[in-house]
Amino acid sequence: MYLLAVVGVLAVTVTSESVTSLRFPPGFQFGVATSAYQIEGGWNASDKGESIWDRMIHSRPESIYDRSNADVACDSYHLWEEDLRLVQDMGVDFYRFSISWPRLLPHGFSNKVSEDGRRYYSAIIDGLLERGISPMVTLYHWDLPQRLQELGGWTNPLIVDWFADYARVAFSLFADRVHTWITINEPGTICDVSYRGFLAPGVKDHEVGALLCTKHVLLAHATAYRVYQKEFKPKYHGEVSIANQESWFEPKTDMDLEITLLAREYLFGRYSHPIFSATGGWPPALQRYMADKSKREGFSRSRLPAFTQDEIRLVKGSFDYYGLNHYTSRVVRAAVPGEPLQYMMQGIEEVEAALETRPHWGAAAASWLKVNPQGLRRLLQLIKQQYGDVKILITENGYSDTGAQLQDRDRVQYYRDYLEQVLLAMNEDAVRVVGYTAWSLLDNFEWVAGYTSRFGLYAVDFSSPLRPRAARASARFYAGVARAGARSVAPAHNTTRAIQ
Ligand code: PNW
Repeated sequence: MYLLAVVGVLAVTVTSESVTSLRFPPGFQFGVATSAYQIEGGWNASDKGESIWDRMIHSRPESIYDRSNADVACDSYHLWEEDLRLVQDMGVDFYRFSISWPRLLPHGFSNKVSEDGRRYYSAIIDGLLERGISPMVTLYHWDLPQRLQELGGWTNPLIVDWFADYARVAFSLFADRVHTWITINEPGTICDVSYRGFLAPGVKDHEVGALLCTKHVLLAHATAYRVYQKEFKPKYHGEVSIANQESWFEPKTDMDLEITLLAREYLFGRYSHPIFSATGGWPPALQRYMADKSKREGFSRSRLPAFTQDEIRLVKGSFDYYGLNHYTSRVVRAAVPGEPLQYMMQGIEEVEAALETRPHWGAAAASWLKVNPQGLRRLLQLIKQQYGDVKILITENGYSDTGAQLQDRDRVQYYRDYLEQVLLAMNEDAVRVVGYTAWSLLDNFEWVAGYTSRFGLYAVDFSSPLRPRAARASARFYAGVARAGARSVAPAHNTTRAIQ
C-alpha cells in the first residue's frame, strides 16, 4: 500500500501493486476541456446570433433544474485570459474548447462571419500557442443557431452542407494554428437525448426525428472531414475526428448477451460503425432490427434511414483518431413487457433493454454518473476488438459533485482510478491510447442541471459577478500526473510525492 500526498491534506491510497510501476509514455498528451455554451456567457455580445440553448432557456426557464441560465456562465467571454493561465498552471499539453457556431456565423450561414467572433477565438488560439499549449477545437458542442433549428435543424438533410460551410470557415481562419479538430461532440446526445426532449431544442420525436438526426450528423461530420482532407490537410497536416460518448455496457446474466449487443449497437455502434468499421454503414444487426420493427409498425420504410453506397463511402474512414468521451457504466438485461424505461436512467425503449447499475459502484452529483473504473478498460478493449488498432484519444472523462468545496477527494479518486485503467489498457492490452482529456477545466453550466452538478478541476463562484476561480485538490493531482517527467498516476515504490 502506498500513499500519495496531495498538498499535505489529501491522501490517495494506491492498493494495486501492479500499476505502481506503470508510466504514461513520453509523447502521451494530457489536456483539459470546456465548451463554448457552458463557459462563455456573452450570449448576445456584439453580433452573436441566438442559439437553440438561448432560445430554450429564455422561453422555458423551468427546463433548467435550478432555473439558472448561461447568459454569463463562467464569463469566459471576458475572462478567457485567466482561463488560459489556469490551463498553463496545470502544465497540460492541450486545451480542448469549442467554437460557438452562432458567435462565428451570426446568421448560421457562411455569408457573414462575425469579426468579433473571429477575433475572440483567434486570441484564445494565439494565447494558447504563446503559452506552449496546443489548441484542440470542437466545431459543434450543441449550440446550434436558432435560425437553422427553425429550418428543421439536424432533421433537415441540408444541414450537412450548412455544417460543412461553417467548418470550412473555421478551418480557413484557424487551421494554420489548430492541428487537432473535433467536428461534433457526442452525436448520440445531440440526436437521442435531445430528441427525447431532455436537451435543447426540446423536440420530442425519438421515433423518427432522432434517427434522421443520426444520419445527418454522420454525413455532416464526414463532409467536414473531407473538406479538411482535401483543402487543408495537404498544407497543415492536422487531424480531424468526432467525439462519441460511450459508456461501458455489460450483460446482467449470460441470457442478456444478445440484448446487450443490440443496446450497444443502438446507442454507440450507430455512431461508430459507419465511421470506424471496415465495412461502413449501419451496424448490420441494428439495421435488421430497425427494418423489421418499422415494418411491424406499419411504416413503409425503415425508420433508420438508409445510406446510399456513396454515403457509406463518404462516411467510412472519415477519421484520423478515435475520439472517446467516457464517464460511466451500465448493466443490461431484457426489459419485462410494460416496464417503464425512462431513457438512460431505466432503459432504452427502442430496443426494449433495461439498464441497471451495481450497488457497489460509487455515485456522483449527476444521477447518471456511476463510478466503475474497470468499465473504461473494458470499453477500450472492445473498441480495439471492433475497429482494430486505432489511435484513441480520450476526449472527455470526469466526475461531478455538488458544491464549491476545494478538497474534492472523490474527484481525485475518480481520476486516479480511471487513469489507472487507461494505463492498464495501454500496457496489458496494447490499446493505442494517445491522449487523455479531463472534463472539465472549470465548474460550468451543466446543461439542464444548471449549476447543480460541478465537474471543475477549478471551482467557480457563480454568486460573485467576478466569477472567481479556485484550484481544487483535483487540479493539483491532475497537474502532477500531467507534468513532464512525472507521468504516473501512482508514486514510485515507497515514496510519497507532494504535488504543488
Ligand atoms: C458530456 N452519459 O455529456 C458533454 O460533452 C459535456 O458537455 C457535459 O458537460 C459532460 O459530458 C458532463 O455531463 C454527457 O449518459 C452526456 O453517460 C451523457 C453522458 C455522459 C456525458
